Amino acid sequence: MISPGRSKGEHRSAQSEGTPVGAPGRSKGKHRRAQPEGTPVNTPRLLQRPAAGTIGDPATDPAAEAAAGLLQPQAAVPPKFFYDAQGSRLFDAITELAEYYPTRTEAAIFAAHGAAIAQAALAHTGAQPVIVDLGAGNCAKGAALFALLGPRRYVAVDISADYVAGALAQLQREHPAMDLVGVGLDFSRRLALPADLVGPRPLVFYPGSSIGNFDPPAALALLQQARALAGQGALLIGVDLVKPVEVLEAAYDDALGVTAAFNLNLLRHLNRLLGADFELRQWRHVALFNGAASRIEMHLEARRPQVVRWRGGERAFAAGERIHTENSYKWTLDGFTALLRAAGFREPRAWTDDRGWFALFVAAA
Ligand code: AVI
Repeated sequence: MISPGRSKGEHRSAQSEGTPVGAPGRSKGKHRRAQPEGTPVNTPRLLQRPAAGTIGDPATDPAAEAAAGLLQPQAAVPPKFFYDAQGSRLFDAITELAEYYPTRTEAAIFAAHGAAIAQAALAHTGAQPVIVDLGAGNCAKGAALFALLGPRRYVAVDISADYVAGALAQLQREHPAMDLVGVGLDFSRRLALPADLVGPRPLVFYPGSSIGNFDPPAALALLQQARALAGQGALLIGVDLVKPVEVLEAAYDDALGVTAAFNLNLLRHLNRLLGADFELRQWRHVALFNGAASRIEMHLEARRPQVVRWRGGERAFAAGERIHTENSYKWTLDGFTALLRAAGFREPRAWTDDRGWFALFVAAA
C-alpha cells in the first residue's frame, strides 16, 4: 500500500468520439486582428464527452451522485462539485492569495528549472508534442508551456466545458496558428480521449497538485489511466508536499475568506443542480490537517439544526454536523515516486523549490 505522507517503504463509460459543441476547424480569420500574410489562423475545436449512463444512476449522473453523497451516514460531496463557473473563478482567486503557496511555488519551480523540465519531457515525447492538459481551467499553465515545448497541438480537458471554451478563445487570439482543442470531460470518472486527438507520444500535463484531491487508491487508478493515455509519451505533474501544519491550514483557511466562499459555493451549485434549499448562511467553512492520513480536509459545518430538501430527497443535519467536501493529500518525494512507478511510469525525475514545499515530476510512460 502506497501512502502519501511517509517515506518509501513505510508507507494516494465507454466514451463516444465526442459531440462538437463549438465551431470546428479553421476560420479565415475575418474577425481577428491582422496577421502576417500566410499565417494560418485557427479556431478552437470543442468536444463535449458525456459520461455514458442513465439519468438517476449515481455512477454516471452528477445530480444523483451528489444526492447519494448527501445521504451517506457521513455526508460527503466530491470536490468536482466546486467547479461551476463561479467556483472556477473563486479557485482562480484562491491561487492569488498570499496564504495559498502551491500555485506560485509551482510557478517558481518552472521559472528556475523550466528548461531542464522541458528537456526531460521532450526526451520522452519527441519535438513538438501534443500537450494534454488535465483540469486546464483558464489554460494559463498550459499556455506557459508553449514557449518551452513548442507543441503542435494543445488539448485542454476540463469538467467545465464553458470555462475552458472562453479561455481557449482568448488563447487563440494570442496564438493564432496553434491547434487548440477543448474537451469537456469529467476525467475523475474515466480518462480516455480519441487516439487521433492525442497521437502516440503526448505529454500529459497535470499541474497544481490536483492529484492530491484523490485518495491514494483513486490517485493510482487515475495515474494508470494517464499512463495509458500517454502511450509512448510522458507525464508532467505537480505534487504538493508535506510541510508544517500552520502553513497548510492557513492555505486552506485564508484571512480574506476566499476559500470559505469557494467551499460554500458548492452549496449554491447543489441548490441549482438538485433543486436543493441549502441556506448558505447556516453553514460554515472548516479546514483542518489530518496528520494520520497526510491530508487537508475541508468540510461544511451546520451552524444550527436544519432539514435540507431537494428533488426526491431530504436530510436532517444536527448543529455541528459536517459535509465532507474535499481532501487534499500531501505527499513525500519518495511516496509519490513509488506511486508513479506503481502506475507503470518509468524514470521519474523531480524538481522542487528551495523549501521543498512542492514538486514537479516528469516520468516516461
Ligand atoms: C485543485 N486543488 C489542487 C486545490 C487544492 O489545493 O487541493 C483545490 C483547493 N481547495 C481549497 N483550496 C484550493
